Amino acid sequence: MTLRTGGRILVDQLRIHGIGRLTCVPGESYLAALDAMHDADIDVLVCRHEGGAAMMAEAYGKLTGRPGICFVTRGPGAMNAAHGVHIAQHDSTPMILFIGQVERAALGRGAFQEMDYEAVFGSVAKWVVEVHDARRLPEIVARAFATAMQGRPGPVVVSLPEDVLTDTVEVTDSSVITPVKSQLSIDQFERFQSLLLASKRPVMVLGGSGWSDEGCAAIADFAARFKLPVATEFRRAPLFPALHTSYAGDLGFGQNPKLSQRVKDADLLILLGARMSEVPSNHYTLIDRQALVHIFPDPSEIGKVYRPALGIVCSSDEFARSMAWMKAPLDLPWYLQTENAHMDYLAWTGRPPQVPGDFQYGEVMVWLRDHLPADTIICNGAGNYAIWVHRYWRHTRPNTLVAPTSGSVGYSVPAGVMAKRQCPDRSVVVFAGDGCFLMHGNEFATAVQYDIPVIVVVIDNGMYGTIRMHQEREYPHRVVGTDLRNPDFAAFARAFGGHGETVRKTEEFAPAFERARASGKPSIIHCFLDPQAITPARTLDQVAAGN
Ligand SMILES: Cc1ncc(C[n+]2csc(CCOP(=O)(O)OP(=O)(O)O)c2C)c(N)n1
Ligand SMILES: [Mg+2]
Repeated sequence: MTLRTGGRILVDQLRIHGIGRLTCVPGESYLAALDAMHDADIDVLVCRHEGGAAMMAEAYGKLTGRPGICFVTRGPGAMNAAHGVHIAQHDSTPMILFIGQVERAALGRGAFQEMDYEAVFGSVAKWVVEVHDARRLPEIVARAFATAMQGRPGPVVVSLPEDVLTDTVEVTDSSVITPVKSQLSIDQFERFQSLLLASKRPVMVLGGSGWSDEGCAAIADFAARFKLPVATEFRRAPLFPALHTSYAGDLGFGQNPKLSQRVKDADLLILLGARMSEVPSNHYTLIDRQALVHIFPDPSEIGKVYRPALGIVCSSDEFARSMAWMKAPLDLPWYLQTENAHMDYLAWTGRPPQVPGDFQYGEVMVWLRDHLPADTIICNGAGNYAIWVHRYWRHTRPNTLVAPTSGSVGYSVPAGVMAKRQCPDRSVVVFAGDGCFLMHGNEFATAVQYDIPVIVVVIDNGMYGTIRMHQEREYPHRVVGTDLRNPDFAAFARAFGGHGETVRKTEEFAPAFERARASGKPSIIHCFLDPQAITPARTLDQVAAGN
């Protein structure tokens, strides 16, 4: 055994657990860990804000199923990163946030930038730990990986006192962590089968994280054999192919009312990996009398909000695989309902209605879906601009959406930077509102610094549109705190060293997009959307008038 610094031991563990990429904003509190990264085979992305760095790490977790790793400094760095930890919690994403901490001898004195991370992150992270002995780093890092990935995945926060990282000790490395997956028992399989076969109007809802491509393929096969109508939860649309004859649509903001009704009218609701939290359940109004089968990888979610007829602790992937053993009967009474559900979905996402102004956002989305490859990765944050994205983009492959179920404004650019870094051969298109873009648009500098040619479509309606919509509905014509005066985003792109385009009319979009793609640079396409076009179906004036 050789003597190593705590920093070196830590970085060696990350490599052992398969980490080849991480994000950071530097701080003097963890210099010894940074120094160990100097010689390690690891892609270190230095970011402009810890919120962006943490969101990039979270996006890595979404894309790979392994924890996204982010290093930040104590106090202010940790607080800036908190937003990413909250996303990882709500989106069930494996992530580990490493925070530099004051040295052990100073702990508890209110030393420079000191914080109590257990108190601060205790209700957000799955586990918060402070390392007090460099010899325990392999054990603690391995447990952080296991905790982040097992059961319902989520964030772990590890506090690293500065002198733990500079200590030199002898210790054995950990071995790689493979998350334990829960399985379906024969008894549960049979009970599920009898509930399904006794039902007349079943609906399956897919959601959650931790799905593999094989798991998605297995559930698509099961749905095809049983002709089951399948919906996806808010921002989980890629779990099921949009053009599969069983696809009924997604349960996000601005749900297809026919789909909401179909879920309400079901006599059996199969929640697979889904939690049916506030957004997909339409403010907890969709689930009432249906018999529920709730399959979730963690018992703490089963029976938490709803009372299932059958609760099964099982990973979504394993459940999907087990369905290969279930034989479909010849007579499936719900067959026609499934056909109708899919027709409803196709109609809902077909020709977009006209909105006010020269920029027809829906038509632009349809052009993109007709011209981009099926494995394109779509990234967005939160805002009404995302309604068009989710409604008109049809995901036909797994893992093609990186978007926050937590409704985090600002997520779009960091997510896109990580997606394109992680998948350089795939198209990555980021959608951001004018509000969303300027929360973490500074990470466009990170895209330029590392030559990450992500394409960002900024939808500029001159306001925090979602909040304006709520404001006009609740307090008509009393606008306060929701107007935005924006910069020239195309000039912003050029100032950062990227490619910029300005689009005022629908027909300008396609050539602008092609030029952005051909530039090979990180690009911003600044699109002006009429502020009246607040949703695909309603104008702001209609909202204010209560229509
Ligand atoms: C970090 C964060 N801050 C505030 C909000 C509240 N919020 C939700 S949507 C929204 C407006 C986003 O504006 P924009 O990106 O311009 O999108 P638009 O709704 O105008 O299309 C705001 C402020 C939030 N969800 N997250
Ligand atoms: Mg806006």
